[in-house]
Amino acid sequence: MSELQQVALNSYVGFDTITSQIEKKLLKRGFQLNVILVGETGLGKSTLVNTLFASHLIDSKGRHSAEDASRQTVEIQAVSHEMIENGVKLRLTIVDTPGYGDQVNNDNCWEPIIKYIKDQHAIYLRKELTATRERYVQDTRIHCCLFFIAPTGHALKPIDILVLKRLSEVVNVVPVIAKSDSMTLEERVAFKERIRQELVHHDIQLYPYESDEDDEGERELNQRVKETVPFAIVGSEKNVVIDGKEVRGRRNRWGVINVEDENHCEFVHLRDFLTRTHLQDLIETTAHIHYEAFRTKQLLALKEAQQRGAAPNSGGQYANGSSSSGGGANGVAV
Ligand SMILES: Nc1nc2c(ncn2[C@@H]2O[C@H](COP(=O)(O)OP(=O)(O)OP(=O)(O)O)[C@@H](O)[C@H]2O)c(=O)[nH]1
Ligand SMILES: [Mg+2]
Repeated sequence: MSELQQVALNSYVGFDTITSQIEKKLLKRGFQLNVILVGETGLGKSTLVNTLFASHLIDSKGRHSAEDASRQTVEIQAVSHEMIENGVKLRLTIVDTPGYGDQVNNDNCWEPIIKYIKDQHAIYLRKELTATRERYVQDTRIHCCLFFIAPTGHALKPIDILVLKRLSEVVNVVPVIAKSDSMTLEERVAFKERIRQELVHHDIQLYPYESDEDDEGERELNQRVKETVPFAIVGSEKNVVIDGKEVRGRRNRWGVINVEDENHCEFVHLRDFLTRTHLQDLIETTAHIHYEAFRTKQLLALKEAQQRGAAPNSGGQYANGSSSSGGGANGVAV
């Protein structure tokens, strides 16, 4: 046995307190989770923001009275809420996007969303690379993209497949079945299975990804998510009365839907997934996979440009970025 190992065995040096030191620091700093909502127009994205935060924050198309005008989302809009539970701080930011699909030509309708996601990576990289960088770089990188699927019961639309493919290259994508109150339980089960098969058929890689580093517990947790997605959700901005109690819900031709009731829909499962079971993993996967890929590409292109003596421009373009006009190594901006 070497001398080094002897020391480790015979004397207590106390470095095991590092876990509580890390915990204290993490608690002080809190967590930041950024979620983006993407999907066809009218599927209830803005309504879900309000359901998650349980207050009216963003205009959805839901009208409060018959005279109200329809309130379609027309620009990308972020809303944040800070929550504290048992001394743990979580700042949740939801980025609502305008729906697509109602234009005559939907070509490249995903471009502004991909650009928004890449822009957040670029902002983070720029902050990381400044000489006097801040101690904690504020994180606006998108950790999860909820992709809204219409409750049709049929195959995914070609436009959805295209958008899903593009999104899954840059962000953790989690599909959800929107307005699932319009389906029976049997229809929902069959539709979920159909979507899962289609995703495999089109080779769309969605979160969670398999990793050799996963332990038994993580593997089980991810397997459960894979069996549940797409989460069948229902959103509502209003309360309804069930058994004399006010709950967030909707009234439809079959009766009353309680958004928070697991027998009615999977809204609670989605919320648990985001804020409980996969919070840290979504953040880590974004940093280690999606941001890392962006960062590597940018820095390599920057190096190449410098070697050729070309000064990088500051036009907000990315190396080889199909979302930017121009692209190419000369379009590097970090
Ligand atoms: N039945 C049912 N209707 C819903 C649900 N969620 C939202 N709606 C209704 O669907 C309509 C559209 O909702 P929005 O939240 O504005 O949809 P959106 O996806 O933000 O639409 P864009 O901003 O155009 O992309 C409104 O009348 C909502 O009340 C749901 O879960 N079930
Ligand atoms: Mg909207």
